[in-house]
Amino acid sequence: MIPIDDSPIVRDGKSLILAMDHGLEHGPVDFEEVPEKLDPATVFETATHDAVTAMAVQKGIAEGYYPSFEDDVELLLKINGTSNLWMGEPDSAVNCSVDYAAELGASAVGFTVYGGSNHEIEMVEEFRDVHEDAREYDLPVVMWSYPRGQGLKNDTKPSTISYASRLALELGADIAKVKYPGSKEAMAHAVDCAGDMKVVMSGGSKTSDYEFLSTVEAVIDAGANGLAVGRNVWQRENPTRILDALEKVIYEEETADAALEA
Ligand code: FBP
Repeated sequence: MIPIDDSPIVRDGKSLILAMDHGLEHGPVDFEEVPEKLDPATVFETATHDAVTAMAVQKGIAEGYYPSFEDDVELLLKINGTSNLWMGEPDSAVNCSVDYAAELGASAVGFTVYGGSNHEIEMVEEFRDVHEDAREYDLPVVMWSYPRGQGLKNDTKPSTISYASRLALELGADIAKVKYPGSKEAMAHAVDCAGDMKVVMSGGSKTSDYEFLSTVEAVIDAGANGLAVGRNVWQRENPTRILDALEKVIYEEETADAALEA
């Protein structure tokens, strides 16, 4: 972990990362109800909102679309990824180098580690290379820390999420992106386990405005540093409205109720 408060992907110690790697991770199914979002430019446009500190995409999307947005959006290049077509133990192919991410204009890199998978050893070894290459460029490293695999039946239980944030700290991540463990108290423990490293919550499938913002409020109350979110923003009819509310809950530490009233 290095100090990253001056990084462009951090605003007042917090981050709101807009993720749009779902076409790889889940396939086109996530766009069925919002077919216009199949055009990545529409989501880059959403990422120009002041609340968003970075947009996380895969290499192909960055190559094709980031040049039109590089003045208004910070790029978080996701270095590995897997499709839902893969039926084996959780694993993620490294499909981009840190050198190329830097060439594309990335302000940070992202990497998934599935702790507990039968592929954990190789994934951590791959992370070592990505992490040390990123240090050469002073690029913060965001770890999608998602323990899962045949031995782990519940990937959001409190002890698993605390382990996920600690594992990220131990391996050198600058930000850990973890699933919500179900309560503010459990999230607070995951934050404690991360020491001074930043922890952000992973968004999850789309829920109501109130349910989503209340969870984000709990996460901020727990001492976490924000959110890395996809579907709960760009699957909405009006992404700007939810980003306005997220800006209040994350950076101004308002309640979900207050943010929705505005
Ligand atoms: P969401 O907010 O839509 O859940 O996106 C966050 C994210 O980490 C994406 O970067 C990724 O595509 C997806 O979740 C992976 O989720 P999972 O592996 O749980 O299906």
